Amino acid sequence: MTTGTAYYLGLDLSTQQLKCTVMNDAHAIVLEEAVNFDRDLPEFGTKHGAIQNGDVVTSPTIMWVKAMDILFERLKKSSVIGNIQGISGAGQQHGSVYWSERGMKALHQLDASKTLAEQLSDGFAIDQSPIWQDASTTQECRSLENLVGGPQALADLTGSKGYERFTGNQIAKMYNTRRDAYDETKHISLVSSFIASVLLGRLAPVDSPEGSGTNLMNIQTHKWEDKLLKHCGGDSLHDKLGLEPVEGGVELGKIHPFFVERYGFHPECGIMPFTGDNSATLVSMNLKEGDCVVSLGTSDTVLVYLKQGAAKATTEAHLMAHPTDPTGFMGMLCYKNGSLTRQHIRDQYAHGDWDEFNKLLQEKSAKDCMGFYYSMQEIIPFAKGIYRFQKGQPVEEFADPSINVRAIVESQFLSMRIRLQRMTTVESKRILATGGAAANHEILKILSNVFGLPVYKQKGMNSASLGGSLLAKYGTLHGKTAFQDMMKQQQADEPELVCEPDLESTQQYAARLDEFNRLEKQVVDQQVS
Ligand code: ADP
Ligand code: XUL
Repeated sequence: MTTGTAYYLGLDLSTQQLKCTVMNDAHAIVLEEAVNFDRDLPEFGTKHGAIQNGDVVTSPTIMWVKAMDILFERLKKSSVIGNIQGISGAGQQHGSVYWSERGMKALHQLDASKTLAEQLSDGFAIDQSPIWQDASTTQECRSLENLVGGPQALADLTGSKGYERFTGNQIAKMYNTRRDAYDETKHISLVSSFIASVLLGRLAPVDSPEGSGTNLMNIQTHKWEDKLLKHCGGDSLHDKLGLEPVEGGVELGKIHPFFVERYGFHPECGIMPFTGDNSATLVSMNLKEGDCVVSLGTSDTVLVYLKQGAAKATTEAHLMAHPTDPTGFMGMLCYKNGSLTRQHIRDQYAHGDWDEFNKLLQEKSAKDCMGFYYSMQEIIPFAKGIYRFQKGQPVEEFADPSINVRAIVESQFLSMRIRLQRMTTVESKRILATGGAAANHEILKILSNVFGLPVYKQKGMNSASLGGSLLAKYGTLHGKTAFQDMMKQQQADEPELVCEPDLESTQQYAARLDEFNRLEKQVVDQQVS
């Protein structure tokens, strides 16, 4: 490769944007860029990056391809591109792409005189990719659980019980209801391995954390589980997935000449396995035991590093393979009603203004009020609708409606606190906050008070794409250096302390946990009756 500083590119194809981070060898961020789907690609008519049709939620596959065209066009203008040694990154988890035979051919023969979108526009057996917000496969979930002996048995085998958004259940729905399109599908990628495939010009494997988001991979061996594949997609699913999941720290191959000719990448630039946005976030924070990540993005997630032996599959949390420790695990809680639902409450009660939202957060107390805000079908608990209680009694609206602002934030964090305690016996010592809403100090203050823990934040805006650039560098080391050692060799910026808890307030929250559990149960029972 050319002389000069070495750079590493991390991409993150998230729900609302395609983001990228370029870091140098000293792990300092030198460039961040983002293509926003609604704003930069309005012709697709997405709202917050997605198209919702009841419980069916998708994104146009070719929109993601166009976003890549735009992003690389912007990067072309930067001086770093020829010195990028490796590329890795992340995708929103679970989403899937259905390549046709034609698409695979076009991928192999990418021509630098045309855009990616021009060449891949008729390359997919279906043009809408199901994404993680989809909740339309409950039947497929129960069927898969029944196959192996129930939800806990499926969790023991794959790390999670059957979840609507998990790729295996999405594939099963297509297999059962759109057989023609299924048969036309040559290969299936996840969002993460889709970007890696485009960069390689051939099918890329998923990594083991991404395999854990399918309900199809054995969580211990990290191999596809044949009986689950057959059940979800018949005999051909193994071939459609193509390759077994891989671990991080390897190089899949060199970048396709298309990117060298069209954008000026170096021909030796390596493409590393891409991972999920949550596992990439975990990588960016270099978690230690006792660290707990709270990511407040489109989804809200809670992430912990579980060493072998400390990890137990449950029917509430997800156990996923760890992106850089093949014997370790990532424990995760995932909430669908994260930023978009907070935003909805902001629009309704604070005139769409975060400053007004924050003022209400500071001024209002929700002591007698409890709310449960599931505008979209929630994952934990499986519930939908908005429910309010004042002095323990159900009400249509609080006496002071502006209390909803505080009630939603408190309710979201109380749920996390309760479930984190059930997920691991390792005591958390600090919270590392990230995601779009981590920009909001008032929200972080409540987070700190609910958990009774200090909250830290990392420099840089995009933790998943930063994690991607670290994984890119890790791959260039070809397994000769452990990830932890790679991190130790650099004087990286320590996360910055942003809030310390007010312990009196923490005690008050602790005193409300039983009531939270009781009222939440009431809401959930109401759903099934
Ligand atoms: P993605 O899931 O696409 O990676 P981000 O992590 O970029 O999403 O988060 C985007 C969300 O961040 C937006 O939907 C918005 O609601 C939220 N957000 C941005 N700024 C603020 C703020 N000041 N306060 C609260 N939420 C915010
Ligand atoms: C995790 C999940 C979401 C997506 C989008 O299971 O569904 O967090 O990864 O961010």
